[in-house]
Amino acid sequence: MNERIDTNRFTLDCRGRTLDARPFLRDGARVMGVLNVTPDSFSDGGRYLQVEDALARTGTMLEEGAAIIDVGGESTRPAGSVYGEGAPRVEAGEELERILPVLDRITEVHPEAIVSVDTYKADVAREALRAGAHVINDVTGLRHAPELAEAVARHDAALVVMHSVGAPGELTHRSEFDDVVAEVKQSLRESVRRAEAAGVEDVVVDPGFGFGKSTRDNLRLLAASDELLELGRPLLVGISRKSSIGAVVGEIRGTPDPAPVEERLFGTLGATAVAVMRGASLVRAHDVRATVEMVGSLGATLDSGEQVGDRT
Ligand code: HH2
Repeated sequence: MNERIDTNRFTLDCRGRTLDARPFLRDGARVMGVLNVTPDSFSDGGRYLQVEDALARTGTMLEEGAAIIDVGGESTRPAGSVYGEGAPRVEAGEELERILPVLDRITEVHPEAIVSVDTYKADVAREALRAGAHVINDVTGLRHAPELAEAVARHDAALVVMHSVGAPGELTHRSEFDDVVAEVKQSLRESVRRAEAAGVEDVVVDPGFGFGKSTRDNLRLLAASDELLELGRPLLVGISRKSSIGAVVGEIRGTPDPAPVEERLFGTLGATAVAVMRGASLVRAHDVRATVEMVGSLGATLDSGEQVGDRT
């Protein structure tokens, strides 16, 4: 294990469930399976609106090796040239109506599962934690509702702070960065500080691919995962099927348009592999089996060649 890594900080305690999020493990990174219970998410919108469909999908993802299930009740699809108007904001009440029945069924049928809830609203986080969520995944990095962190701390849950720019529902592709890596790192440092000040011990950082960033910025951030690891917290990456991958694959194909969402798996895996080799230990993914097998093979290969040096 690299000396810069404080093992305590990288072994997450999610309300008594341990999640080993140390980087460069021999068996690869941990996979967070995406479960969007929304009508309009960019790649799986509308598929899991019925509680039993969401439950079946959860079972499949756990079987395929997901370490966490990330339940989302509001799409964060940004406005811009790629997706048009962007997803509308959802009131807390409606978001809870989507999430809570699913959360209840998952905790009933899969009591061993670690469940995270993708929300930036303090009211939604509070209710989700009361219903048993182990992790809150805040795509605004505590910019929208810093008080959300207090609820997370009260329940001894873990918190993901993701970098994004602008208000929820207005997370456009228009942000300009002089030095995207330095700016994202600085912003995440501030999010971690806020989380710690509220008493949250188990914090994960995420650079927020696709949120207000150009394809070039997204790729630079992915390649700079080792720099973000210097924040001293586990690093989560979520590049799965995103438009930057579509743009890269479209360019490879020599077509004027980005590759469609359902043709972005290989591109996603390639980009994710780079992040994992450079220190990401959690991967948010729609294609769980493919991702688990990719990161596992990556870990095994690196381990046989001793290329990363001081790994565990
Ligand atoms: N990406 C999305 C949503 N939540 N959370 C984290 N921590 N990191 C991410 O990269 C991330 C996230 C967007 O993807 P998806 O959930 O598939 O789509 P939508 O927002 O349209 O529901």
